[in-house]
Amino acid sequence: MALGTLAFLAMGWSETDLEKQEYYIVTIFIPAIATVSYFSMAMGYGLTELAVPWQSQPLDIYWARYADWLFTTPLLLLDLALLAGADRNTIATLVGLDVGMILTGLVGALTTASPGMRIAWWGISTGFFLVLLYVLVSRLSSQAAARSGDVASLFGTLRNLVIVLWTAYPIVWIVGTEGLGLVGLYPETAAFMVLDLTAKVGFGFVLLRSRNVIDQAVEEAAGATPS
Ligand code: RET
Repeated sequence: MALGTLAFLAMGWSETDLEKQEYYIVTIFIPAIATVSYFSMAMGYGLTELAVPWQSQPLDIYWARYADWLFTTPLLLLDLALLAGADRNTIATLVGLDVGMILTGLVGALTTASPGMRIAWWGISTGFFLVLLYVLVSRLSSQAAARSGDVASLFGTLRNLVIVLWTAYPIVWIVGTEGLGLVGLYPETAAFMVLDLTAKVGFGFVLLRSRNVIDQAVEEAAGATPS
C-alpha cells in the first residue's frame, strides 16, 4: 500500500492542472489511508477481542478495516463519479449508501448478541451494497454514457472491476470468522489483503496510467453545462 501511494504520488507530481489534480489527490489518499490502517493492524492496535457467549474462544475483530473502508470506499466511488461526470445528487446518494454499508457492517462485526443478530446486520449492510450496485449500473452508468468513447470505456472497465471485487467482500465476511466461521482467520485475512490491494492499488493504476483519458474527461467536464 505504501509503495502504491508513492507510485501514485510520482505519477501525479508534475500535474499542474487543478482539475486533473483531483484524480491524483483522490487516488493517492486511498492507499495512503490503507497504509496507516494496515500499520495499525500489524502493530496490534486495530484489533479487538470480543468475548461471545456461543463459543469458548473470543472473536478477533480487526475494526481498523472498517475505519479504512469508511474513507477509502467513498474515495473510490468519487473517482468513478469524476470520470462519469456525475451530478452532486448521484455522488451524495452513492456515498450515503456506501457509508451505510460500512457502518452497518461494523455493527455486525461488533455485535455479541447472537450469531443470528450478526448475520442480520450483514443482511442490512448487503442491502445497502445491492442498492449501491444498482445506482452504479443505472444512474451513474447512464451519466457516463454521455461521455466520449475513451472516457466511457475506461469508466466501464473500472466500474466492472468495482462490481466484481466489491462483491467478494460480503462473501469473505460471511464465510469468515465474523460470520459463519467456515474459513479461518488466516485465509480470511489473506483474502481481504489481496482484495484490498487490487481494489485500491490495481484500480488506481488502471485509472492513472490512462493520462490521455483523464485529459479528455476534464476537457469534457469543462465544456459541459453545470447541472
Ligand atoms: C462488509 C460487511 C458485510 C456486508 C458487506 C460488506 C461490504 C464491504 C465492501 C467493502 C469494500 C472495500 C474496499 C476496500 C478497499 O479498497 C462491510 C464486509 C456488503 C464492499 C473496496
